[in-house]
Amino acid sequence: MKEKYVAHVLAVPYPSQGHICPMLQFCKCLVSRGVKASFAITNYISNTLNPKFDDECLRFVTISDGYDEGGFMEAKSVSDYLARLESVGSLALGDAIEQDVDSPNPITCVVYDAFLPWGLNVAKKYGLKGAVFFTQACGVNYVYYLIHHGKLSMPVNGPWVDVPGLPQLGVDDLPSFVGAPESYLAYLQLVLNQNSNVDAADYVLVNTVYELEDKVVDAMSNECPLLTIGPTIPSYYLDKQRPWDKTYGLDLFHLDPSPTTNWLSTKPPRSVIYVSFGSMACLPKDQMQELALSLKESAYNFLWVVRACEEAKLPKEFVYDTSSKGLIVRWAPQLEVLASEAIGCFLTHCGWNSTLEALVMSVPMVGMPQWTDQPLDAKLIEDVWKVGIRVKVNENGLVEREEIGRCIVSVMEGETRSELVENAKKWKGLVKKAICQGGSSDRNIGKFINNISNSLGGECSENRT
Ligand code: UDP
Ligand code: 7WV
Repeated sequence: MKEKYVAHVLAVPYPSQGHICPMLQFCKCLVSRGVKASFAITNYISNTLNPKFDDECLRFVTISDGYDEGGFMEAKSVSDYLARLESVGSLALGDAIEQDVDSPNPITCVVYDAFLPWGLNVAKKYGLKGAVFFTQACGVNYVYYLIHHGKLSMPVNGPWVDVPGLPQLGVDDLPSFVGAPESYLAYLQLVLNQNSNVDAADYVLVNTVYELEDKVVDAMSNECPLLTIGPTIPSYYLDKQRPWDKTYGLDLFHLDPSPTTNWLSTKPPRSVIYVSFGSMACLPKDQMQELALSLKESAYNFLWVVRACEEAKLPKEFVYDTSSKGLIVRWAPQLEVLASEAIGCFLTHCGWNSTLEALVMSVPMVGMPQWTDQPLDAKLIEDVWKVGIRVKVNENGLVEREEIGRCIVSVMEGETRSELVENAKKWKGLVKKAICQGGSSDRNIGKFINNISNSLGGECSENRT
């Protein structure tokens, strides 16, 4: 009897927004190419959001991270959360695999987030293939790889760091945990540990595009063969192979798109600054105030995502005072926003998903990185792709309102804008080409599917289209 699917992947994301989105999107892509996918979410996420899919080939399975009532917020510390996620999550994952063993299409491969290297141990315990999935830029992964293998020292000595395949990096361009190791020791350990067993994984998948990071992909590939499979952005915005696929489909924050889209539809083309710091970054109060005042003083409209937990840091009366040109929302339909004609620039924290999204929509950026991988993403934006400029921080670590204003003006008008937009269009073309049939990412996804299908026996691979 022929199998219905060429393979069955169990996808295990790190349970944060920026890690769920790319893995979910990768699963949709696998499903459209004949693979069945089970997507593991935590009991906490499942209970609070109850996400569902209509697609029989893509289903959610639930696992416990040890914090079923409150998720990460329930944990006493980052290291407590990560330890329980590993111990409880490993067992739960094993149960999910076992439950499926007698089904017509049992799980054949575990695709686990690089933040969860123990995913490979679970895969191997059940005799399955294991593919590690990196959600961050290849350059970022390579910096951590080199440090883990003792090839790059930390703390860095000297003002500049040379990483093969990357421009010369200042300490402020490095991932924040490297530049200031004492800041988040548990997260530093987490990102370095991604490499603890990467050499034992059957496949290394990276959510980037070869053409965006060719030199560093080549450099890292010499030491650690990898497949670039990105960008994991809904198909509607790229190859349109799945025209209905317009959103990621799993927002960890309450989303009401219509206030945003209605407001945007009243704004002239390229008149709006879109401001967002993603799902995690918290700005110091004085930084929020500087930003608020620069938006208030600017000549442009603005749409600012301020998550509920950040709201108290806004100046009093700010919403009222700026209501003629500004809209503040707690969470936005970001892809739709970036695709809107009304948007003129993206003031961003340079999270990797946001960065790729802005590239795909050719929206020029003002980079205001906060922590983790964001400084290095900002470096790529400013100095490698030249699709944005990064704000300068003063001696107290603050970005002053005049500086934000200066950056906004140069991204919104004049010669700088023309150059940034021209570059952005070029990169968008390359990115689209990479994911369309025959492109670098498309071929790598094909290779991956071919390999995991072969493990089921030759018969199934005939089913591939
Ligand atoms: N996002 C969104 N609405 C918002 C803000 C962010 O849908 O109001 C999405 C954004 O499109 C991206 C993800 O959340 O896909 C954030 O990921 P990123 O890597 O940019 O940053 P992180 O949240 O991990 O810091
Ligand atoms: C979630 C938790 C911790 C980190 C990240 C996400 C990230 O940078 O992707 Br360090």
